[in-house]
Amino acid sequence: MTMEKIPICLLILTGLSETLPQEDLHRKTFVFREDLSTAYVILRPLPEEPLQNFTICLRSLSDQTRPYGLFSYATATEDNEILIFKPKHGEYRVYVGGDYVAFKIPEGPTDWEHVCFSWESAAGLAEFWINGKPQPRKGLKKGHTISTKAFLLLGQDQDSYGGGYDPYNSFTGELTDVYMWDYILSPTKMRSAYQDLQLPRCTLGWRNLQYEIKGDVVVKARLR
Ligand SMILES: *[C@@H]1O[C@H](CO)[C@@H](O)[C@H](O)[C@H]1NC(C)=O
Ligand SMILES: [Ca+2]
Repeated sequence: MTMEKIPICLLILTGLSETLPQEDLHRKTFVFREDLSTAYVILRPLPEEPLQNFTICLRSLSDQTRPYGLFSYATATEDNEILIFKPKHGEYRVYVGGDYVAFKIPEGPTDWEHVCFSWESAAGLAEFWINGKPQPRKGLKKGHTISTKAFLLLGQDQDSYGGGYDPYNSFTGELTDVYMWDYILSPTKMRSAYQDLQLPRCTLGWRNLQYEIKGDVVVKARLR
């Protein structure tokens, strides 16, 4: 008998970190119903080893024009350890270790936006893909290491570890297809993520998500 081997994305598994039930959220979405809310969705697992590389992908739908936080990974010493933030229409800001770079994006009528953000410590490079297309890479936080003791959530920008939510920076809309790997996805896989095709398995992913909803967020089928 052979056991299927699960490649390690974020090393987690057993032991210390609090575990939540897993769910396959294929074709489902989180609906953040309320404007100016303090709702969020906690994600697990957290990396067990400090990170020097990562890729985060997610897809969102919102007609909100004020700033909002999508993916917020805060540690005790740095609330913007990893953050995907949309300060306004047509721009994303991605943070590592408190520093950020901005990416301008073409913005048409309200539609789903798929983004992948990857970062490599050795070269200090941030990669940002929007709807399957790479933006010019930018320098960010060379030599930094992402620490493991973190609070990870969707839909807010933490301004302190597990707190400091500003309703004016909260997300309203729909959020789906959230993934995190502890390495940089190849360009082919970045496009696969956009097209919702087969992806490398990982422990933090939409098909096996461990999450906990805090506040006014509901899980519904995606409208297509
Ligand atoms: C991070 O990526 C770099 C370059 O892609 C690689 O050389 C390095 O081994 C990776 N580090 C870890 C901890 O995986
Ligand atoms: Ca913050």
